[in-house]
Amino acid sequence: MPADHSWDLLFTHVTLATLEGGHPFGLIENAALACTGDRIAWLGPMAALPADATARRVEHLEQRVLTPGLIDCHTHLVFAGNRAHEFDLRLNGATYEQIARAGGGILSSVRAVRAASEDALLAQSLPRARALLADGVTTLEIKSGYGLEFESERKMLRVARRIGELLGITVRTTYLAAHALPPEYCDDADGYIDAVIDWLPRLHDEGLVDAVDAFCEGIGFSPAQTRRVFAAARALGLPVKLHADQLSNLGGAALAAAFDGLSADHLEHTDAEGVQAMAAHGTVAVLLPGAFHVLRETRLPPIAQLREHGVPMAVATDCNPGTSPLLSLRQAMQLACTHFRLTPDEAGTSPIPPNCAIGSAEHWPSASMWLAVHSPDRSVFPCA
Ligand code: DI6
Ligand code: FE
Repeated sequence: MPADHSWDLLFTHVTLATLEGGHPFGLIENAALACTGDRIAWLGPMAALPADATARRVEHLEQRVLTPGLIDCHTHLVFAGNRAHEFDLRLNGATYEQIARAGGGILSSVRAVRAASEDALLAQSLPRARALLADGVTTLEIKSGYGLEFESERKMLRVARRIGELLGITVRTTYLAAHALPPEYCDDADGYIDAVIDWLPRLHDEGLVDAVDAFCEGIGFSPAQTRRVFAAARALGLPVKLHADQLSNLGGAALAAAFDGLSADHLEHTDAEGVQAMAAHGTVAVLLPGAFHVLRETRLPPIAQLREHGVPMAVATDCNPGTSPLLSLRQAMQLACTHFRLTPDEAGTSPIPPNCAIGSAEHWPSASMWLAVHSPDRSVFPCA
């Protein structure tokens, strides 16, 4: 049977990043790419475009770069207010931990989120999602964790869902009520963890939770408390991920791996045991160079060991008002190369397999049917 070359959409005159090995980003210069429905039907050099090719819509892209839609798998994008003054405090010598212990940091965002209506929270958060989208992101993870009480956590997760609906992109929500100890529970972290575990099935029943996270740190929650949250998540069939070993080594990477975690994130203090556990359980290393940069950290994640053990690495913005006010995943990729010495290819994404759903994610089982066109206008195209 002759091949069918009548397509829905044809991009011509593009610089195509296939992300296949052997050539940086698997670039094909002066290329074309055709889609039928949500599938890539054909790609190759313009010179090889079949003579009988037709498409219902043709976009001449003037050699702009075409990539799969990018995936930002770690953000705290839904928040209210700002914490610019903390940047000033840190420049004058205060540490992140000192600011947090003095009631600033995460708790300052908690006060702002609690005070905001759902619509106000949406209005403040939506431009951030739009900025990421304009930078090529089509699949976005958004965490709760600035509510720390049932209704406010629910409000954050509802806003995250609304962002996905309004922008037509894939949003995955993560329940991060175990982010900081709210004032109501001062001196009773275990009591607060009881509440976090109690709220989870109710939010899950409302379809608001895709995964569960915790901040396992000296200024956050202990490994034992994190395990309790994770056990509750897994009992509901929810996957887990963890803020692990960012400021200290509490064995967070190994803990996340023990629960078959989707990812362990940050990892500046992760040791060999943690790396090996991640490799054994297929837990992805999510690197967050924005927070490393803003906090002026000096200790690097164990990149060489992650490579050596074949642990998959991903880069995310960690977009948050305190430690990573970053609204560009491409900037995060650049920071990962500058600070962590990732190669540009490592900072990119997985190869596009033949006939795959466009922009399908390795990290999230989603098929975001988008391609990102970069510079000069950084637009993204829906392809279905
Ligand atoms: N992710 C987090 O959740 C914390 N640090 C990080 O990199 C706290 C974010 C914040 O300060 O709001
Ligand atoms: Fe984070």
